[in-house]
Amino acid sequence: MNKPDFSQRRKKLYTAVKEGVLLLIGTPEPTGLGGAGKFYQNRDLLYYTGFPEPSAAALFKPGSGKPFTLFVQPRDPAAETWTGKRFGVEGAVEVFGADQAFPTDQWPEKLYEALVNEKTLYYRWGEYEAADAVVLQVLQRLRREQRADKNPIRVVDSGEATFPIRLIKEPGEVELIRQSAAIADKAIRRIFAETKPGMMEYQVEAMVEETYRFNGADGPSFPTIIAAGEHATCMHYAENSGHIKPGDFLLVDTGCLYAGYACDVTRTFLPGGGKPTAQQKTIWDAVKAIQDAMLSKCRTDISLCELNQLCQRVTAQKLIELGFLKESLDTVLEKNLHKYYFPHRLGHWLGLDVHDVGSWGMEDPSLKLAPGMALTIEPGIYIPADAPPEAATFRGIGVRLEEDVVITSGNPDILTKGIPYAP
Ligand SMILES: [Mn+2]
Repeated sequence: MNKPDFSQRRKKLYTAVKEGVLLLIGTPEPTGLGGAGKFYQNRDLLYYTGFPEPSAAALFKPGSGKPFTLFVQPRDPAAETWTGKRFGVEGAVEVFGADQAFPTDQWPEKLYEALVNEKTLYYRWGEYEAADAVVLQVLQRLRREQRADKNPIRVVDSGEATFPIRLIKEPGEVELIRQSAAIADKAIRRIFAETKPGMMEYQVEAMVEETYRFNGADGPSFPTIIAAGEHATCMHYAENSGHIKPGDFLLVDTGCLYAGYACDVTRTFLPGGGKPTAQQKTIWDAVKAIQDAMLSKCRTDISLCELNQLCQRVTAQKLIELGFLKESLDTVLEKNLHKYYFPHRLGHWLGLDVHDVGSWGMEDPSLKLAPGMALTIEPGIYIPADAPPEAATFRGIGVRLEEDVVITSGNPDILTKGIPYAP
């Protein structure tokens, strides 16, 4: 894999920021014993700079002669003995291409200087409390010192500038998600081969996560969900402490992080490869049919928002056909009655984070899918143990199926399509 072209990414960013100033704060030093612990760099900072160390910050001012300033922890032989070698201020310039670099504690002063004659600050509130307080102090100082004829500074969420670019994956990024999914493929095949009724959910979790690390992934991209029987009707069941009883469906929702990129796949199957009951088969087939219908819609003429609305409609229709809901389709959708059996959305963006760029753009019907966008498609039907009488014989069955998809100008590229559905 070629190294990403960070300067190309920054060029796109400068076009988005125009005349403003953009401040990105990196993830602080891990707070574990002696600064030990896994370090997960802020995804925006990582994407636009590649800088891998804790307690960094980046300031972008496209209108200036030095648009890219990095703030990093300075070299410190004593600290480096414990937490590893640092690039330092020199490395920030030489290795990461910053136009200038300073020790981290100087970003408040440099932010102040950068904002003196600017009108717009791109900054994301609510990510790091300590940084929020410092940005506020800088703004207060500017307001105190500004004369009445100067425009106030408006603060815009930095995601407005950084997210639309990150949403379109470069070919190299798509390959990393594909490799991430290939490791999840190994994990799923392994648990298909080795999971038997009578085992504990956490034993399956252990197999999955061992497979991730053994194959070079950083680890799971989110807490692994191993849900036997009615545990599957709890959406984010992550206790994984239950017993897998004979005849239970096992829902496995898992993904790994490989070279910084997440995958996310779900399979629901009978451990040991037995024959499902008629009710289990009915629900599984219904979810698979919804899944196939949704995958065929993953094209550039629709938004994720519209795709989700369509999935709500198709699922509601299925639930009516199954006899779980007695009202008309319009009434069901209007009153959200189907949410009892399908409480979540169709899917989410995928990339450096398993929920890449958060929920940005997911509710925007005008944001059509475009080549390079990566997302998950994960319909499901869940019948709680206390479901109403019309679903009585289906109680405790929960099925979800999830694929990772990259949009192209034609048919979607389904990265997880090689992962089997059953042992
Ligand atoms: Mn997912």
